[in-house]
Amino acid sequence: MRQSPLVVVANRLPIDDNLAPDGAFEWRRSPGGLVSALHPLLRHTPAAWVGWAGGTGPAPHLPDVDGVRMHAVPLTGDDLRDHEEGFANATLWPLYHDAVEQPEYHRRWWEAYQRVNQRFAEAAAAAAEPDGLVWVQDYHLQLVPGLLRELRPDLRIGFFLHVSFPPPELFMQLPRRAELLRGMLGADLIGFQRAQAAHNFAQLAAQVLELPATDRRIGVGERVVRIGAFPISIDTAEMAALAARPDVTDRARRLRQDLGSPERVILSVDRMDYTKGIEQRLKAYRELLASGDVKVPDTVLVQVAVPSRNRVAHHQILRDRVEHQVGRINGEFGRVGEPAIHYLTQPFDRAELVALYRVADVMAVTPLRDGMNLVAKEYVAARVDDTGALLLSEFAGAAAELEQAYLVNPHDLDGLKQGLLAALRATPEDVAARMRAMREHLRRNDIQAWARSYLSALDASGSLLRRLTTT
Ligand code: ADQ
Repeated sequence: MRQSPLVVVANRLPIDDNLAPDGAFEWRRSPGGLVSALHPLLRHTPAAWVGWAGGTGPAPHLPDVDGVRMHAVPLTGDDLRDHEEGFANATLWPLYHDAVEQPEYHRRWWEAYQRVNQRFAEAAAAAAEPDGLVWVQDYHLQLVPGLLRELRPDLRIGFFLHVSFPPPELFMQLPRRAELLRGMLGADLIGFQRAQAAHNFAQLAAQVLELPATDRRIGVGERVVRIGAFPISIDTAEMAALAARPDVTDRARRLRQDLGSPERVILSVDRMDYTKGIEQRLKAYRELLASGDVKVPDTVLVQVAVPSRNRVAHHQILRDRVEHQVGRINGEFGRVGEPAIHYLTQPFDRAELVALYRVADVMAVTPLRDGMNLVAKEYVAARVDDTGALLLSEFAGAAAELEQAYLVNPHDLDGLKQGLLAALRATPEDVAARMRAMREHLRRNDIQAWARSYLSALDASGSLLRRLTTT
């Protein structure tokens, strides 16, 4: 196998299951945040990506995509059920998101998690050049740093957690908590979205493993593991350029007409997930319609909710509940040709998504808990004329940076309604001042800045990054 100086290890390869019409593989951009974030960084570097290619047969041999080598890790049906749908998405995902749904603990899921993490570690060990840099992504693979260090002590190993990391009181529920922490501590640098997450992790390392720990450094035998906040971002310039493209502005104009030329358009774009606060938001909107504070057709809501993780029971139940709510609200408050909610479950290409961002006078991003939330950042970057109000949950990582958003606690229904009304009724001057400040923040803190700051912290001597940029 050809080896690479930089290897990204993530649960999935960033390619579509389907081939493009010309037979080439395409980057899969949506609806996940991880690929959206890493795509601009890896394009045209001599990097490799280790991940699952979809399907349950033997791992396919894949061509390079945009110069990035693709190493497929095979998964069986049992692996998928017990590792991905089980331990990753029905144990860790709810536990890391405030247990808004009950995490489930099954010993068989843990065994699958270990087995699959071992397979990913072996694939990464085979793909990395001597003294190379391996960057492990997210909660599916928390044991990989430790396993990989045993196989390849020469490597620099980074781990980045895209989702939030819970406070000790919650994490302590996990039956295999010590092993999970030890797995992450195989890395040289552990990155989180927020400083609070790094703090939580340090407390757990001290409490569970009795290691000397501060919010920046943890001693593991002879080694020092650094930890810290590296808030992920977006390709701000690309987003702004797309938003200013004439075909996108034309499309936005037509969308507004198709929506009945309302005075105010509210938009929400989420993966269909119980952490995203969709039900709470719909309830707030319904109450505002019922009280007459918001009227159709002057105001309409566009709710985009792409189903994901369809095989996890919670997600199917959520979809049914959301669709019931949407149907009820449209039945009560819509008229023929004038629905109160335009509800879409399709993935869109980037131009269409950005046209939607450009139509939205208010963007409502109100997750109950979210590591970062890239949609909030994409919306801000797309508002190139400094219009548009962002309603943002305090519990999204993005709130730590986008302080000028209209911040709300999505558990507080009255607060959510007030926040929505404040955003709808804000003066153009207030909206512009807030948007300008947030856009400026994203101009300086874009995805390139994120990757640079993480990778240069990981590669302290700078030798690997130099090798990458000169290759
Ligand atoms: P996600 O939970 O997937 O990511 P988010 O950060 O909002 O959430 O990213 C979603 C991405 O999918 C965005 O780039 C968005 O544009 C895209 N998308 C959503 N709906 C779409 C649609 N209908 N069509 C096309 N594209 C769509 C996880 C964590 C987050 C963290 C990211 C990155 O849960 O907290 O921000 O990883 O670290």
